[in-house]
Amino acid sequence: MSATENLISLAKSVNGVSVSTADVYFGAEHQALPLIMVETELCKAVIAVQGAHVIEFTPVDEAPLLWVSPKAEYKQGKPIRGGVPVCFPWFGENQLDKSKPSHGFVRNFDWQVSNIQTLADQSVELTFAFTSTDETLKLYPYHFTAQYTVTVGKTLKLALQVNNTGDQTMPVSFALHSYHPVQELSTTYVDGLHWTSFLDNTKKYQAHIQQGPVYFDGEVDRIYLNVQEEQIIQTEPAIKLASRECKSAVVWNPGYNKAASIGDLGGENYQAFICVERGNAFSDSWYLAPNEQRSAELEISHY
Ligand code: TA6
Repeated sequence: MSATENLISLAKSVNGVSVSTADVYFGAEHQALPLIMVETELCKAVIAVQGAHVIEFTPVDEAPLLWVSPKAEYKQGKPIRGGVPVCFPWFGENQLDKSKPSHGFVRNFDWQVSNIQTLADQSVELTFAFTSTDETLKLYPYHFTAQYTVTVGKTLKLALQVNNTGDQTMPVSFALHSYHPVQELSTTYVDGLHWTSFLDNTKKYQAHIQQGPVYFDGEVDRIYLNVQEEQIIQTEPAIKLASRECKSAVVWNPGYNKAASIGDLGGENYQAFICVERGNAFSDSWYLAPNEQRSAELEISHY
């Protein structure tokens, strides 16, 4: 059975789940990337098979919890600008080889759709799998499997499980790089990072301590380390990020100039979103021993 046949078969077996493609849903200028459409009594969601990428998530009778660029491109091998890119097995630039893709590579490949099911609370659970290949070994010389579970209901729950299937210690950093809509950037702020240290990516990773909430006046690109489990994006309506085993939080808004230099974003869109990305980066990175397994979770909801 092909991946498409498997996907169609899984979708058919679950109420509220169907399959579409990006050229149908987002417009004919895009490629036919497979999309999983979920529309239930609890929520509406759109997930791309490429990158196991949650693009849209909106609880019924509530505002969207994710933002996606109006200029996002949907084509094979290109990260989608918005939603929740899965940045793995490294966060940011590859510190050993800057010619490698930014934010790892799993967001650029199709994941296997292992299962789709309805849970007792009527949420829909989608399980995706990724296994290292000869192609990925050229980028990242480690054998691994990853399982990513997306549960869409009244909230969005994401769980990443990583297994080191090789015979050497495997360095892992990652971020669930979520884009969130904000009503007014100049009055938006992030609570839950007070007194934590951060590396300022606009100043060559200079280390600082956060005083109070994080505001957005110009480009903000900060990796907060050893943070608490919960942050709140104070916008209207407010958004809560609650995590387990994610010690880092990356806060990003590009500001006008950088946004204008990003083709699938544009300066006109910089005030519509911020990113608060949960994961483990830099000194929070994981080092998995052979056969070791680690997992982390994130729940995104209205506050
Ligand atoms: O998470 C912040 C960041 O690392 C920024 O430096 C910016 O590069 C952003 O991610 C987007 O990265 P991308 O590779 O998705 O364009």
